[in-house]
Amino acid sequence: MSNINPKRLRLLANVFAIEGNVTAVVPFGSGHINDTYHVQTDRQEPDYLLQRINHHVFANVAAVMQNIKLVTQHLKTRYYSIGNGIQRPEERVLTLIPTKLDKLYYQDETGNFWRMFIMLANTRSYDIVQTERQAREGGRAFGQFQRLLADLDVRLIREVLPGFHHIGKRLSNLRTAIEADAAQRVSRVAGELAFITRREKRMQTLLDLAGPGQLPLRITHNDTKFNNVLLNAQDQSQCVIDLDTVMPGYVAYDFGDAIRTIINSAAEDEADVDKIKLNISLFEAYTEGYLEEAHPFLTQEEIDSLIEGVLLLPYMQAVRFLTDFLEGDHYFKIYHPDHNLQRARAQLKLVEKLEQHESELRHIVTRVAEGYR
Ligand code: GN1
Ligand code: MG
Repeated sequence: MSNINPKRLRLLANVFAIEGNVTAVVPFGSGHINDTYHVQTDRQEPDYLLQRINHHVFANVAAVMQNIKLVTQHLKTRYYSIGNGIQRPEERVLTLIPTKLDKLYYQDETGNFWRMFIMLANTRSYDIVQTERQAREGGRAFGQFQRLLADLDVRLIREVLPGFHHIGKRLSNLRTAIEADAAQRVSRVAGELAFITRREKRMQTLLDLAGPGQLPLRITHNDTKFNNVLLNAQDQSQCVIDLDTVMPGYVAYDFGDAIRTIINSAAEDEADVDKIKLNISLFEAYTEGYLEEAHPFLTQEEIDSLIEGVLLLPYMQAVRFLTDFLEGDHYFKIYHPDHNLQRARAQLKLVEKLEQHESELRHIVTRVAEGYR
């Protein structure tokens, strides 16, 4: 998190059309890309989230914000039409606060981009799932997210990070990083590179399955880490957050990225890889919650593809962490020198574990899906 002084943060908060007077602005959350601050005012509610958008990652901030506007508007309309939920649509969907000049975001004089959301009261997110109930609720949240967006025209949503989950592109970036060896670290990762190379072909399966039109392109979230779901005090899912990467994609990407964080009994960056174990009951609970919401619109091919996402996403994440390590840590925020290497190793260990249990996991998906037929 960069060091921006409190006075400046207050000035930035006041660019937006908030209610009340700002009393505090403090760093918030554990995202790897943007900087987030919690804004409090002299009003009881609401609090706000002020975010600096990382424009080195999101080069077209206007397109990102336009996607978010479309998606949040659509979701709210759909929640209105569903009605009688436990919460109002405003509590289930993020609300953007425009600037006082009625713009979706603000570019400051140093070239940084800022935006603001309402902070949802009495909610929290978890980096590691603790209970089956949480896992099931996470599945329901992302399944419902996809389902409610299924009738929004996918062509309206911009691909703000082209090829974000394209494994061929990610591997090609890794090769470029190896050749450049900018941080002179390639000699340290021979074992990891060999592991990755041995699986290159296998990890193409999802793209092969997608083939010409075999899997529909839908509006997907593309960053379905479990900590991107807000749960309420009763651990019911309330709101899906972190909408920057909402783009056209395959549902298997969202399923796989969620499972990557849910099935792992340890942290994404666990230093002691022996602690990385699979929690299969959490996998099953997430799958149940997800398919409960998603089965009405998924094709059989999509259901069959889910397990490919489960293997692919931790692999791709390892490739991305390792690429950043080799390039000298420009993309993901790091908290110590070898952090990206440690993250990559943890993800590769997860891949190994998932491979050992692949048929068991596949079986669970099939059984749960049959239950909804
Ligand atoms: C980033 O911003 P955050 O922490 O939710 C990244 C994801 C990775 C994730 C790994 C735009 O997400 O793709 O899966 O870190 N977001 C972007 O923890 O690259
Ligand atoms: Mg996030």
